[in-house]
Amino acid sequence: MTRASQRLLAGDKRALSQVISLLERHDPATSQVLKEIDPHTGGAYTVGITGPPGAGKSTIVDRLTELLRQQGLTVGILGVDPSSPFTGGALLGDRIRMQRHYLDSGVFIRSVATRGQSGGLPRIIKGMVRLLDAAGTDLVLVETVGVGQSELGIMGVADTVVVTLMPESGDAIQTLKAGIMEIADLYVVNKADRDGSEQMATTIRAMLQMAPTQPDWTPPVVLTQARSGDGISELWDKVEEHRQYITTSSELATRRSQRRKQEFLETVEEEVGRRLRAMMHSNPDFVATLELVANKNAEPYSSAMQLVESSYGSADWPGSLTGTVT
Ligand SMILES: Nc1nc2c(ncn2[C@@H]2O[C@H](COP(=O)(O)OP(=O)(O)OP(=O)(O)O)[C@@H](O)[C@H]2O)c(=O)[nH]1
Ligand SMILES: [Mg+2]
Repeated sequence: MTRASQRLLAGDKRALSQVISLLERHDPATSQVLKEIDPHTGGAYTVGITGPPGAGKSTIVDRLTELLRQQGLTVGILGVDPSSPFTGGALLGDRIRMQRHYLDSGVFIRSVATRGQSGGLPRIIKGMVRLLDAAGTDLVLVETVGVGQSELGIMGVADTVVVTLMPESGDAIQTLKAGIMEIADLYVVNKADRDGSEQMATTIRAMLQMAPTQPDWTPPVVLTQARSGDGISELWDKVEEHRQYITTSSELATRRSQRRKQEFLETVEEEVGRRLRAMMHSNPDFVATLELVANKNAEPYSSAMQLVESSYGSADWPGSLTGTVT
């Protein structure tokens, strides 16, 4: 076993940080580490906190961290930041507030830039969660911003998905229609100190009744005031309830194995794409073919098919690899 894996499994936070950086840079060395630590994962529980900008996600993460630390649990926080190209390890939103946890050895905080990737959630987040898991983290909290489609990626990583809204997101109904309802295991209406929060909770509950999303689980709607901490322990109780439910119903095992399959396929697709883009500059045959196509000396569609078939055979590919897994 590599020294990096040994240190990581021993809970060494510096090793954890280093391997996460390697993973972010797509360093080939991470393959070995991920492979070695895999048998030692599965102990951590992952909670995704998603919702529109400014809903209070970071404040909630901060409060939950406080609560979990009081219970003696270790916490890993991954903030996915779509806005800034690189945030250098600071968490999005309330950076100052989170700093009190930076000094705590039982908390690991990391911000991950999406670098303009589509789909919202970078694939490597999944590897990062496993690294945190192997390092002995009890709870991993993943914060993602977004509305609609970009949020759906959180399902690829979280065991429990918390959708956070606030009274001012008057577009809540729109948000919920955009496919968010299918991913929410529970709802938070934050900023309950403001007008309209009760009504928003009522609306969500009514929508859930009209269109149930999961057969044996009705997502609870919790009111919080993250800034003061009101409602945070109730929120955690509901997360625990959901955890209980998906653990006993075997749903958790199903979700996790689906996610592994999905990650494998996404990685193949992404890495093949990366190599292809590299070939555009470095492989003389490929560059020559591109030129032929550009100068109308070769036809684009059939030339592409010829290339793909010579590398992968003429099987009936079911379109996008990742689109086929449900
Ligand atoms: N009134 C009120 N304000 C709150 C509450 N919780 C958070 N806020 C404030 O709302 C603002 C946004 O909070 P954040 O926690 O940064 O929200 P976020 O969802 O993480 O924001 P982004 O990551 O930028 O999308 C901050 O100024 C918070 O202090 C609350 O319960 N009531
Ligand atoms: Mg935030």
